[in-house]
Amino acid sequence: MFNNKELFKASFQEQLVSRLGKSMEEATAGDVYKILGSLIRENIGRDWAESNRIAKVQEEKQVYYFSMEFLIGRLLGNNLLNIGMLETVRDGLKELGWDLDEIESQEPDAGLGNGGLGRLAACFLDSLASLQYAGHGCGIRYKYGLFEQKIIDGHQVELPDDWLQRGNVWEERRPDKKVEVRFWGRVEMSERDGRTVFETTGYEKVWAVPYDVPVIGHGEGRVNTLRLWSAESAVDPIKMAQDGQNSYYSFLNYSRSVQSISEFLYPDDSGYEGKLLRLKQQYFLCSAGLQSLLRTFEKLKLPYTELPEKVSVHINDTHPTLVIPELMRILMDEQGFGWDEAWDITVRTVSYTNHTLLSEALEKWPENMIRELLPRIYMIIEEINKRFCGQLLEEGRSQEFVSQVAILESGQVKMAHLAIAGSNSINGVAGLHTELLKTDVMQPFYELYPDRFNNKTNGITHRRWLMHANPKLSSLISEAIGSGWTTSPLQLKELAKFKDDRHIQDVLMGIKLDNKRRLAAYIQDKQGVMVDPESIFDVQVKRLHGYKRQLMNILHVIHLYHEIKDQPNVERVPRTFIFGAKAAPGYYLAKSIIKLINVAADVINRDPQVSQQLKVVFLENYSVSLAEKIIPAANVSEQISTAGKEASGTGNMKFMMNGALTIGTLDGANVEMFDLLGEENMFLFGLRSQEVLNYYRHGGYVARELYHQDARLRRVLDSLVTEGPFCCHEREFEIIRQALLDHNDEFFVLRDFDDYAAAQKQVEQAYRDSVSWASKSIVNIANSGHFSSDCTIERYAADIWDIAPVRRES
Ligand code: 26V
Repeated sequence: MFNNKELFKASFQEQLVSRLGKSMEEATAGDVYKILGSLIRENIGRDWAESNRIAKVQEEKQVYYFSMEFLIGRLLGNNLLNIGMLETVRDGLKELGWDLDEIESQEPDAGLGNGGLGRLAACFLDSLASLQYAGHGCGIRYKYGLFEQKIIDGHQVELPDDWLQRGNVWEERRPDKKVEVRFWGRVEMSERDGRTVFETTGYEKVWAVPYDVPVIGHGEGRVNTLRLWSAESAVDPIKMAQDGQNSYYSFLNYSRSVQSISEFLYPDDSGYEGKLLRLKQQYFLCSAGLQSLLRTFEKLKLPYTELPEKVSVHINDTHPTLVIPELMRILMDEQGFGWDEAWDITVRTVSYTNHTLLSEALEKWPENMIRELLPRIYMIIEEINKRFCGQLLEEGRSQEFVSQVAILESGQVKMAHLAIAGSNSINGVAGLHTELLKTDVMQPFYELYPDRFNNKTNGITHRRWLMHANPKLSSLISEAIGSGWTTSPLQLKELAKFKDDRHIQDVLMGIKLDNKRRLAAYIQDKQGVMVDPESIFDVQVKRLHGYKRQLMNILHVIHLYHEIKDQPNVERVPRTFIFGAKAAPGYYLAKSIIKLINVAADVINRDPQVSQQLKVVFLENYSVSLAEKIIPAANVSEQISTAGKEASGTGNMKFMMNGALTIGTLDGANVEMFDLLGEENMFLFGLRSQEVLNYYRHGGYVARELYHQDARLRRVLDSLVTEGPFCCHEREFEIIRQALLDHNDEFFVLRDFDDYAAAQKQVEQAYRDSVSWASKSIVNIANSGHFSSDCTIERYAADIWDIAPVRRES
């Protein structure tokens, strides 16, 4: 419909008049955004319908990616890129007097996720559609996404993220496809035709109404669906009154409790919390998603025994594990299957990805809660557990072994155990992580099902994180090696040939400087801090968590401050340390680390003696769209988690793809980055995961000893409490000192400090040689194709889902 600039301008102006009744002069940036959105929606409508039609006609296997989180960010720019209209629209709008970047910033971020896990789901959807796979997302349409972070007086304050306030141009409400989800009630058993049947009575029903968002693939016109469910009241107030439940208040109470189901995203990605509302959300997603995909499956008129040939249900962490008992329920109670056949179908249909080894994040639900809220589901889980444990005992496993792997234990339901028992594939998200799963945390399960465990190292979509976020770098790459990498990212490897090419190096460093200037302008505008674009931009952006060790970073910055104060005249490379991080609202230690970063920024930036050489910036409200500004401007990427704790990391890959050099530990996917890059192209430091494990198992680490031995550490830690100048009133940072000294530094911050400081010295040294730095940067970009989520998805498709790209018959 708008294949060239003139056509685009004509339809744009026409829509402005017909939809909004406005002329070009009257239009606001918000109007322009809306019209662009609806033009794209119209433009891809046919492809969307066609993608759905092919699914029915060709009976291709469909993947459904169930996730409580989809951190998609903004869609306008990416959709334009994927339909191949980005430059046409940019030029056309320019002629009409508008700047596309400004229009893009009108779109609120869809912040329906906490961090890595939710962003991974969004990258996967982009790759699935771009590679022509029939793979859809199934999630919740939270009315409020992840909280908006404000920094007030150095503290994090959380505000509601009312992202739907001005409507959502991408979504399509589909009331005709709503399904009923049931909570509470009692299970009644009876005999019918010689079989026991289970019926739940007295339940509360809720409508799950889908909102479909098109997932537009790059190039070939495949459009998949992200189906987001919203909860609506399913009780007619008139009928309620007639039934004698006539209290107006009981209707209001019911209505409020229904709305709460899809009201907000839980912001805690650091610890499991046994909250009833969260359990409701999980079941709501599982039940609605399954009913909906089974309706589609039923149109094929195939027996349910063929479900695993036509459908893969993938669960993103344990959050949607209830798909397992829910599918069992539907197969047995609604389709009349016996246990064994239903179990066989279920296990062959479901696959599971584990995203964390942290014991505090492993989900366990109180048995009572599930029994009351989901009585039939509870019975099924009980039976799964009984048969699972029974079989193991029969096979001669010890009682001790069986209680290690049991699904029900001490009044709790262990969701990871249920997920493993009920799925055909269990994968970790990086090589090291999968090894630790197999040999440590899930070792007994690996013993039981060695063939089910496999690794799928995470990836990121190079379309959003390179082509869209860094268009100048993308052009440079295409000029050097052609544009084949845009569809085959492994071809980026060819860029390595240019690592010593002085022209490419110069242009690359020029682009980096441009991006840094752009970020500097943003920092000036938003926070009123002036940073030097010529300084090293050293960036750590990710959720705030003890194991990610933002604390080690800021303690090192404070150490640099002391160094400069001691010897102000030593020649140094100026550095800007940039942080961005949200802390879970109830995670006090994390919040005081945010406060510390802000206090340090204040002291350092205001000190004229220091601030020429050192600046610190904490960027408020880190989000997908902010990441797209920050990452292309980074020289140094901080990936400094305690070895063995970060399952994979995906920020690490985004920085690498944008030419930043990594300072990092051998953790998560850093290990694989290091294998590709070698020590000349990455700054490695710190304990290895095995050493960390040994300390945990056998002891031998005394943090306080390091404090007494190392004068730098003593000075840094003392300057937080008694000695100033980073000391706050009411001994605010006492909690940080306690964590390090009294609680023996769980994440080895002090243990790795010396090695980290040494690696930071190497960074500074390396940066002085700009030719060699540029060369390392090129090698990083050249190897980053390995981490495109296209490669990851190809492996999921081949090894787990057994799907092939859907080809359009033309
Ligand atoms: C835990 C919980 C606990 C209950 C409340 C809601 C909630 C939400 C999230 C989480 C943590 C899930 C684990 C997670 O986010 N893992 C991250 O997954 C990334 C993608 O695989 C990976 O790159 C990161 O290393 C890993 O920390």
